[in-house]
Amino acid sequence: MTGVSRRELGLGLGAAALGSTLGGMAPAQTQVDGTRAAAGDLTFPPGFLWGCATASYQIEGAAKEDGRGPTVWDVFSHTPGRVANGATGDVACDSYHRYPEDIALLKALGVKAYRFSIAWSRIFPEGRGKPNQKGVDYYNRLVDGLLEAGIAPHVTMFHWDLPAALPGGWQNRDTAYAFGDYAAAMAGRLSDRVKDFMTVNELVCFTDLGYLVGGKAPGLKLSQKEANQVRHHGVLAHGLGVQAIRANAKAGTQVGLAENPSIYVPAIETPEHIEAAKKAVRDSNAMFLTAIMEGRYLESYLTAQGADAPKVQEGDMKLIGAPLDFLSINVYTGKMVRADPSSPQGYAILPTPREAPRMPSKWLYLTPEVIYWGLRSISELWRPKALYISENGCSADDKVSADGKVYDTDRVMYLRNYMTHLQRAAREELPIKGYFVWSLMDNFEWEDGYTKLFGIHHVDFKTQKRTPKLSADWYRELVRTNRLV
Ligand code: PNW
Repeated sequence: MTGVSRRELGLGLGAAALGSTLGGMAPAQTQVDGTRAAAGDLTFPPGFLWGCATASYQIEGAAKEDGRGPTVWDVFSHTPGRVANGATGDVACDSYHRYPEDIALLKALGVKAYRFSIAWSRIFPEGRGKPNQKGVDYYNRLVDGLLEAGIAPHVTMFHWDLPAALPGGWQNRDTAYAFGDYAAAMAGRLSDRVKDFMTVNELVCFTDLGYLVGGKAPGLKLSQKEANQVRHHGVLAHGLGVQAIRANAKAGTQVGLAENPSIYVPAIETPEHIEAAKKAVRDSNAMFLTAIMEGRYLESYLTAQGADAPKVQEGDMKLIGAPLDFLSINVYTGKMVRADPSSPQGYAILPTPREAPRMPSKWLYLTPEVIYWGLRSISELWRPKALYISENGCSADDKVSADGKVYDTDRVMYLRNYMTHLQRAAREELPIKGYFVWSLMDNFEWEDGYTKLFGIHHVDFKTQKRTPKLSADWYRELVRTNRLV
């Protein structure tokens, strides 16, 4: 089909797919290797980018090595009562020393991309000032090692490990400028080899959860007004980061962010429910993604916040709304929405029943359709040039078997189901370019410490031995064949 995509013609499911995948009309054919194709042969587009993701504080360890400065997560995890079992990221997966092993794991999986984050405080131990060359050297070694293995580094500049020395943290507008300077420094040093940068990871987690709810570092419970200002500094940091990366990186560098927007699934797939879910996405993300994609705060957000609305300086919204080369979303869970003409906003967000199926993390309700609806709502609302799933995965009830292997059938089920909806998005020609599993290996799961593990590789935290779980074997096969069977 030329020019117009199948989606635009309203033929999301092509006739062939309808006949085979849904109708079950076409006879399945047994392939020479014994698998059955045709019906439900869920192939991904050629060149679809498969990867794995991690983050600095969750895997690196070496908390005091080579001049790394303390972060808000060091302080938080060392405060009694904050993290399950008093766990910290002091050692974690020791990837600061064992990164060659991690690269070998990626290579064995066959993935062509690795998403990791830079620890700001390894580069600027106090958040700003003179760069620490030993910290820079570490990321140079990591990037070079990945490239040698044929794996593209996708770099997140900030995944929550804020240098503790920055006064006031994200309450202070200056922190956003310090972030811009740090992003400039790293883009300048890495963009000869790194093509894809994400500014920040998951705004709600380092703003609201850190400063309003208090479950994440720095663990504050401020007023809504103060929290709204923190949110504004978060999106401003992203905008300053985009500007800094563009000004300091080589031409052709791709800039975006990794955001976890609230995503809604239409309860029933009819035009009115689909529209309702889309509107819910735009409204619910007004303080973060909607502001970034539209360069303004929605009137409904400002009105609802009233006197608590953030103080915005001239030029802020233009920075925040700077055009991006791609948008990445972290997708785990979502809620259903139905159209509700009787409500002022025109929809109702349906509560998730408490006993609905979920994974061990208490917030991780199974909603595989969020991948498709997240990508579709965002595409229709804002037409991003390219989309990635920068994280998707789950904690699972992992047990090491007698043969030393983790048979995580629950995680395989989770991934297989979510990816069916990823394939639908690709099949309908949404601009989805790649997918990163969270996570390459078991790691420090924030306030849950090491009690909830998301890895497709098991890590024995006593010996640091990494072992592929069943889910890693499953993912390797998906990467190899580029299709779900
Ligand atoms: C993400 N929720 O966090 C983070 O980017 C990762 O660092 C983290 O390890 C991973 O997901 C698993 O938790 C989230 O409550 C934390 O919906 C909480 C939520 C979603 C994502």
